[in-house]
Amino acid sequence: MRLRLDEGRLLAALDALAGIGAIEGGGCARLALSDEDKAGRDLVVGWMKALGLTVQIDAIGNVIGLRAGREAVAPIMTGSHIDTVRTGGRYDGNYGVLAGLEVVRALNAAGVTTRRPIAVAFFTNEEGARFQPDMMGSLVYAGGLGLNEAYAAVDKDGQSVGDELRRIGYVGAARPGAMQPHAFVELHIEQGPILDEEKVQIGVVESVQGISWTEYTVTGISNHAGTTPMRLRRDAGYLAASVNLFARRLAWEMGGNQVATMGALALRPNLINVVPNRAVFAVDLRNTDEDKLKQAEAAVTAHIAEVARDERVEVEARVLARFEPVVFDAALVDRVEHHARALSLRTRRMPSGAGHDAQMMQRLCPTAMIFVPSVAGLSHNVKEHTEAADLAAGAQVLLNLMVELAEG
Ligand code: HGY
Ligand code: MN
Ligand code: MN
Repeated sequence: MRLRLDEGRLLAALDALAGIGAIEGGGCARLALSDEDKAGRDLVVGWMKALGLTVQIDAIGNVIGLRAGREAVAPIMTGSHIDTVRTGGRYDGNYGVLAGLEVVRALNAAGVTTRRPIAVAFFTNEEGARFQPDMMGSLVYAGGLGLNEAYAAVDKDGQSVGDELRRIGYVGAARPGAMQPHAFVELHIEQGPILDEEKVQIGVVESVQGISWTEYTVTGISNHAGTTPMRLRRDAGYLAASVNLFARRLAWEMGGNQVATMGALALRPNLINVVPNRAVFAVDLRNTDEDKLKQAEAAVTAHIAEVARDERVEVEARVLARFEPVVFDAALVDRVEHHARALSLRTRRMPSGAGHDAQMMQRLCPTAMIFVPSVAGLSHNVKEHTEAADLAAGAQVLLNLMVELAEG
C-alpha cells in the first residue's frame, strides 16, 4: 500500500501553529499552560476533530486523538509536544504532532482502516522551561510521576501546574496512561548539528542521553561594592560564576558526550554597586553514559562545597529533573532504518542529545524515534529550521512505519 502524505498541508499546518505565540524572528513562545499554549492546544484539538479522531484529554492535560482500527486492540501511537521554550522555534515538538495528523489525513484520503487503531498525541509540558521536570505529561502517563506531585509543581511566580491546567480548561477526565499503546514512534528534529554536517537525511535514534537538572540557591551577605575589602566578602554571585566556569571546563575535560549548561541565573539585589547576597541558578548536565553523568554531578557538587566553604556562603540544592539514559527497542529502531532506506534516504544511527516524550513511552511499550536535520544544529532558538524536503521525508518514513505497525 503506497500512501503519500501531502507535504503542502504539513507545511501549512506548521505555519498556522507557529502563528500562535509567534515572536520576533519567526519563532514561537508557548510556555506550558500559558494562554498561548491553550490557544495552540485548541487549534490542534480542532484539527484532530476535523480529521474524525476521537479526542481524549487526561488529568494532566495530555491530548490523544484516536482513529479506530478494524480491531479494538492497543493502538500504534505517535506524537510529541506543542509547548515551547520562550525562545522556541516552530518545529521542536510541533513537527512530530502535525506529521502524525498528516498520517491520519493520508489514511483518510485513501479510505484505509488499519487493523490496529492509530493514535496521535501531544503531551503536557515536555519542555520543562516553566515547570519542572521536563517531559512532565509523558512521565505522568508512563507512571513515573504522581498526578498530585505534578499538579504541585510551581513556576517562578508561584503558579502551580494544577491551577494553570484548570485555568486553561485542560484537566481531562481520562486517567493518564489508560490507553496503553502497542508501540510508540516519535518524529522530531535533531536539534543538533550531526545530520546537517554529515548531509544525512534521517537519524535512526537508538537512545536518549541522561539528564540532570539541579537548582542551587546561594545565600551570602550583600555589602557595598566600594567599601567592602575582598577578604570580607561573602559573594553569592561569585559562587555562581565559579560553578559556571568549573562545569564548562569539566565538560571539555570529560569529552565524549558530556555537556554542561548554566542557562538560568538570577542575582539579588542585582545592582551594580552591591555585592549580591543571593544567587539562584540551575545546572543542566547530560551524558549518554550514566556512570559518567554521576561523575560529573559529583564533581560539580564537590566544587560547590569547596567554594561555599571558602566564600562562607550557604548553598541549598534542589533536583529539578533526573533521568537515566534510555535505550529504544532495537527491533523498532531497525524498522525505522529499514523504512528510511526503502525511500533511498541516507541514514545514521545516533543518540538523542535532547530529552523527548519517547524516552518516557519506552517504559510502556516498544518505542523509537525518527530524526530529521536541523540547519546548523540550531534549536531552542527562533532561527531553528529544517528544509521542507527533509520535513516531508521524515513524515513519509513515519507514515510507512506506522502503517506497517498498524497492519502487523
Ligand atoms: O531539555 C530538553 O532536552 C527538552 O527540550 N525538554
Ligand atoms: Mn522537543
Ligand atoms: Mn525542546
